[in-house]
Amino acid sequence: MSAPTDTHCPYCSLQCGITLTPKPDGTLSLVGRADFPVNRGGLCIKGATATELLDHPERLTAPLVRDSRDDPFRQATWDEALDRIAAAVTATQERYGRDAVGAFGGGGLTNEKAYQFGKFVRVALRSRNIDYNGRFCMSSAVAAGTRAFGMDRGLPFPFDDIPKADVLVLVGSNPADTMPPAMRFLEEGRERGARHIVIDPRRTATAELAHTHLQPVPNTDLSLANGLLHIAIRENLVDEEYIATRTNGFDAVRRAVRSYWPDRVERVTGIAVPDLYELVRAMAAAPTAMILTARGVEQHADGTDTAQAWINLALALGLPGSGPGNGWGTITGQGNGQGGREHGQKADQLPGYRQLTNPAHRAHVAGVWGVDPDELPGPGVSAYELLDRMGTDAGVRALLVSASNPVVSAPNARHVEERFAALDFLAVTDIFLSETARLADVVLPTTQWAEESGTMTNPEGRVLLRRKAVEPPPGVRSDLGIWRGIADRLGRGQFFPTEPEEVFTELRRASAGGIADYAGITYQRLAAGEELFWPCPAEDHPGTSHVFTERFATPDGRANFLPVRPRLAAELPDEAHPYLLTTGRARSHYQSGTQTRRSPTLAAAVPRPYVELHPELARSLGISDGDPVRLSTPRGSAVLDARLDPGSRRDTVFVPFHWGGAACVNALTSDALDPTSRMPEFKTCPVAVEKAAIDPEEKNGAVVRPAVART
Ligand SMILES: Nc1nc2c(c(=O)[nH]1)N[C@H]1C(S)=C(S)[C@@H](COP(=O)(O)OP(=O)(O)OC[C@H]3O[C@@H](n4cnc5c(=O)[nH]c(N)nc54)[C@H](O)[C@@H]3O)O[C@H]1N2
Ligand SMILES: Nc1nc2c(c(=O)[nH]1)N[C@H]1C(S)=C(S)[C@@H](COP(=O)(O)OP(=O)(O)OC[C@H]3O[C@@H](n4cnc5c(=O)[nH]c(N)nc54)[C@H](O)[C@@H]3O)O[C@H]1N2
Ligand code: SF4
Ligand SMILES: [Mo]
Repeated sequence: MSAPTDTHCPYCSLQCGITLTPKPDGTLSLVGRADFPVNRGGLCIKGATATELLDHPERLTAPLVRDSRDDPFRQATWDEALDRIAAAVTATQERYGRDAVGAFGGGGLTNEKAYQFGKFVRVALRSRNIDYNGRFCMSSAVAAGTRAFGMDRGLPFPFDDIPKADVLVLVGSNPADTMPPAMRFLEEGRERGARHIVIDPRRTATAELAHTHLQPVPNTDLSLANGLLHIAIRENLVDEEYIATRTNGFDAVRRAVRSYWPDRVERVTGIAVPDLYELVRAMAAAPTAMILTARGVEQHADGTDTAQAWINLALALGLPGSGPGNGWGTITGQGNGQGGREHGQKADQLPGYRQLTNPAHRAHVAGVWGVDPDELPGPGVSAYELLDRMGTDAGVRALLVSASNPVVSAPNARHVEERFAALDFLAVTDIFLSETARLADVVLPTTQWAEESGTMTNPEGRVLLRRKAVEPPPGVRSDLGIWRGIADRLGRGQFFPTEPEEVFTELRRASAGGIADYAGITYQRLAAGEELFWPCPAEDHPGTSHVFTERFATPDGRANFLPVRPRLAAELPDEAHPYLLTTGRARSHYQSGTQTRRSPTLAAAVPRPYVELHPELARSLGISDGDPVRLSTPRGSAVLDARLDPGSRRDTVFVPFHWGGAACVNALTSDALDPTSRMPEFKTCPVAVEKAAIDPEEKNGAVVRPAVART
């Protein structure tokens, strides 16, 4: 391949368009694509350095196996590695039943892989146990959006609508660091005179650029939204006509927020009463207004109700489905965060957002798959529950992981690591030896973004063709080929094509008539440059950039209000744990860090794990900038460098979750789960903060030590 290839970034949901061109010296040039409507040529530092992943010296290029977890890995042939997996699946299922083998997937997988992985577990393993890391991502917003609107499409409108909002409220979202090229939509709005309000306990780069920054106590967003709605009702700012014609259930919500007096809300959230009034009045007076939420509000044990509280406010002000520049949306995060949740990787779900518990849905999908509907298992358990039960009578004994690194990214990570150790068998497919792969019995090397074709769906519901641009290293196989290899050995290979386009054609049929209907989307249409948003039910259908304009996707076409109240937090600060910990992201690292910690440019940009804390808090604890700091909760502790930041709250410290080992912040986080979405409480828990004795061993926690025997 020597011609330039248009493709997309390996990392976040923005899926910025890039062009890769081979250079005479054998390296690749990477530039942002000006013709791609989302990034228009813009890239962040992660995307700009993405080629550093392709020929990385630590890239896995051969299967690794070992006979016991105490042994180092040794290289094996594909036949040996796949035979071992098939033998472990068979032995485990014979001994403990089909559901004792499970799978854990990722929102970075292409639509084709997400679809095939779900099918693989139901048809080849015939197990109910599959879930994926999207459960840790936007599942609370998904649950709330589905409840309120009958459909989950992260943004029911395109990014292009964002500049059209005269008032934009960003709650728990920091796109200046997490999706930098998307800031152009915000800049465009501000240039037109739009007013931007950021609600975040930290003064983030996004907050710096906004007109107003409200800095609440973490995990008080539900009370805040209820309080704003209380004011809107009291001041007669709600849209009565919209409520009457387009919604159900407002009276119960009106009653529920009656007791959210502004002074009470100020006490809970720390946001002053005049600021509360000002925000509601600005939203109600503006010709167009938009509320966007992200992980800061959603990754809580009451994340679904919190997202619902903001939807209630948006509905009361008549925003969703009321034309460009109005509405509520959630900003999905992973490369295929949207598509990865539509095609059957979730425990309860079949492709096209169909349900495993619905007989008609089962019959449709079983028909496309060519199996008997009765063969399909029922729903399994959610991601954290799957991990928590590993190696027990109630859980899986053998697990296949693809495209996730839960030892770093799951809550209560030390416990999760222990559960991994209790498995009889673990196989991991990855491009690098991640912290989770290091615990495995078999590790399989896979192709990555530019080495294979596939489709991705971005937060707008826009389906993209991510084209193959380079050949993979010899010896590496695609996830599709790996699942086929295992299925072959289980006598089910005939169900699993390995060509992405063939898988997509099947996915289109499986999704036809479902909520996320891809029936009319083809590789040809995408390659021709058509901009296609689902639902797109036929090849002559233009796709749907705006959903909800005429009606919502509920049976009666109306959106649902739902009264919500905060639950008592699972843990409250006490004398031993007097501060609050919150977690999130740094601009130059991605997720569990498997990829970005290995990029020389990105590792140099942020070489060491750190905790942000307010200078006054630091001073009171005798901590100076750069000192090692130990954070502790009842679950574990982590040691990080102090980074003093006057934009922090004095009672709250912030840690990015991109490191494992002794710097793994998820050793501290709580595994309390949201009752509806099963989202863990990633964003808030009480924490102890102290200056740490310098322990070089612990401070090296972020360094990956070699675990592979050099053969
Ligand atoms: N650089 C980089 N970019 C990424 C990623 C990455 O790992 N690195 N990951 C991608 C993925 S998968 C995702 S999901 C997105 C996430 O994108 P974001 O949601 O923008 O990222 P976070 O940093 O997790 O959280 C956003 C903000 O929530 C704030 N916050 C914490 N607790 C609370 C709270 O209780 N209330 C409120 N209102 N705010 C709170 C944090 O201070 C933080 O600034 O980013 C995507 N983009
Ligand atoms: N404390 C705290 N914890 C969090 C969060 C937080 O805000 N705070 N955020 C949560 C969120 S939003 C998310 S999305 C999760 C993400 O957490 P993880 O699921 O751990 O995410 P990644 O690090 O992206 O893991 C993806 C892995 O797949 C590999 N990979 C990449 N492409 C492919 C492929 O095509 N095939 C295969 N087989 N492997 C591939 C990568 O090398 C990497 O090891 O973390 C969650 N954990
Ligand atoms: S914003 Fe996201 S998609 Fe765009 S270049 Fe950065 S990581 Fe890649
Ligand atoms: Mo995410």
